[in-house]
Order: sequence, then structure tokens, then C-alpha cells
Amino acid sequence: MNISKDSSKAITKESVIERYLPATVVPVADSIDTVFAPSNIALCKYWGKRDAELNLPINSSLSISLAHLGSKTRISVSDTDQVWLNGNLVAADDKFSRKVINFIELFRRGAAHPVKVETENNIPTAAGLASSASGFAALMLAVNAFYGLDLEPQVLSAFARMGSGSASRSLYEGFVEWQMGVREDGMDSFALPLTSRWSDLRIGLVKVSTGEKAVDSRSGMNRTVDTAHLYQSWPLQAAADLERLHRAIADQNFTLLGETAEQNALSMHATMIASWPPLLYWQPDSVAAMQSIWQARAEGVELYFTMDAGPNIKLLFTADAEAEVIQRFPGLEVVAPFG
Ligand code: 2P0
Repeated sequence: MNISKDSSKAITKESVIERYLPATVVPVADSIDTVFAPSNIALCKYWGKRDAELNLPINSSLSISLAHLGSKTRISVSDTDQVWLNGNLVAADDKFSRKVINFIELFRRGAAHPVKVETENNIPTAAGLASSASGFAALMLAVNAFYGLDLEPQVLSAFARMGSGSASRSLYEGFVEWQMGVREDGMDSFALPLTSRWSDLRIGLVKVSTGEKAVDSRSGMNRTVDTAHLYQSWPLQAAADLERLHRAIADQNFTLLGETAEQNALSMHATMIASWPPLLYWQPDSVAAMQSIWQARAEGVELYFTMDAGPNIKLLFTADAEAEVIQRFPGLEVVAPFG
């Protein structure tokens, strides 16, 4: 497949966004209240883009937000553009600063009002979780408040998606579905929350490594789409899994949820491994954790996992299995997504 390399495309982020903005965008106050967006973990993964400029996905995805774990962001008027992360000023030429300021520029469009952006992630660094989803979602909410844009939730989600695809899902708590959409400008590619809750669902964060990965997920998914023949089966797998997850959530069928999420994650990783050069995010400890999980299941514990573009493992289980799971994974960080 060669979906992500269409450089002739005329539609840009700027051209899509400007249709939703007033002629001039100015701060409504010197500072806004801090906004929060949760981190999320996909049960049916986003893997592969039909448009790399707008982060339009090849498949719809479904995630669960991590309650209080996420990003807090505040924007205020400043003399110069400044980005602060967890209380530290980030150098202006750092990749992180540039991503944040470039995103704000999409809305500010050259207007001469520098900003100070303060972001704090309370995602335990030990969990090795990506923060770009909650980071861009919180930044989008902060931009909306700071410039008084009053954008609708679906537009906010579509714009957050242009920062980072998975950020489209981080605007909501609980289960969230990101509909892939079909429009060329992507404005039907946004996330919506599911109404169903599942109070005894638990997520366990198993740290394998927190080091920076050699291939980021953006390059990883482009490489997979471009070089893995196996990728052709992915959109069908994802569509079937999405349907199964909806059924599992509606029936509160944890076995179906766990089996589907685990198979979906492993199928995604199979497409990565089948890329060239091969892309294997697993480390020996990732495989050891998988084997412990399969052993636990063989012994009757309802425990499943999912994995993203990295070596860390996210456990899926229910409250009644929590003590047993912690015994098998000492020091496990447990999240109750529905509080
Ligand atoms: C997901 N991942 O659904 C999938 C599973 C990683 C593996 O969304 O290029 O950082 O910014 O749109 O959102 C990570 O990809 O990628 C991701 P971009 P993003 O959670």
C-alpha cells in the first residue's frame, strides 16, 4: 500500500482549520484556567494513515481513557513564546517546544501575541506511557479557551487529531470511539464517547522500559503501511474487532473484551514485524510478561493484555481479580478507568 505518501494533496491543516476561525484570533484574557485531558489506551488500535498531513486513519479505533492520569495545560500571555513541561522551561528549539508552538500557530496564524504554555503530565513516567494523546487534547482545549473559539466537541476532536491522531480520543472519559471518516478534509474523522460504563474494569501498567524508542509510532505506522504485505489484512481485522468490542461492552462480557483487545494488539504487532526494515518493539521482558499472562489464564485467572508502539504491557482485568494480578505483577500501577 502507498497511502501515506500523497504529497500532491492540496488540503492542509491550515486550510481546514481556518474555515472554523474568526478573521482575527486574539486572547480573551491574560490567562485561562488550567484544562485537563486524560491519557487513553486503545482496545482496537489506530494503525496506519490514509492522509499523513491531517492524521486521517485507515481504520476506526476504540479506546478507554485513564481517568485522572493525563495532561494539565494552561496558556497565558507572554513576552516571548515559552513552553514549560512539568515545571521546567523547554528550549525553544527542542522538538517538544516546536510541536506545541506549531500547533498554536495553526490558530494564531502569525498574530503577534506570544504565549506561555505550561503543561504537566501526571502519567507515571515509570509506566512508559505516551503523553502525546493527552498532551494535544489538553492543548486543544486550552487553545479553545484562550482564544474563546467556542468550537464544538466534534471539531475540537478533529483538530486535536491534527496534532496527534490518538489525541482525538483523549477529549473524553470512559470508552471512546474514533470514527475514521471518509471526507477528504477529515472533518468527519473525530471521536465520540460511548455511553456505557464498566465500573469494575481495571487496567494495569507493566513497565518494561521507559527509554526513548528508536522508531516513533508515526514513522512506524508509515513504514508498516508502505512495506508490509500483511498490513492488507489489518483494516478488516480492525473492523471486526471494533464490532466485537461494541458487543463485549454492551453485554459486559469481559472475556470477549479481553480476547478481542489482546488479539487486536498482537495483530497490529504482526504487521509491524512484517515491515521492512522489521519493526519489533518487544523486549525480552515484554515476552516474559506475555508468558506470565498466558500462564495465569491457563490457571483460570481472567487476565489479558494490550500493547502499543513500545515494549510496555497494559493488563486488562476486573476488580475481582485485582489481588491475584498484583500478586503476579508486584508493584503494578492499577487504574480504575470509571473511578
Ligand atoms: C493507538 N498508537 O491507537 C495506536 C496504537 C500507537 C499504537 O495512536 O502520528 O502518536 O501523532 O497520529 O497518535 C500512537 O500514534 O500518532 C497511537 P500520530 P499517535 O493508540
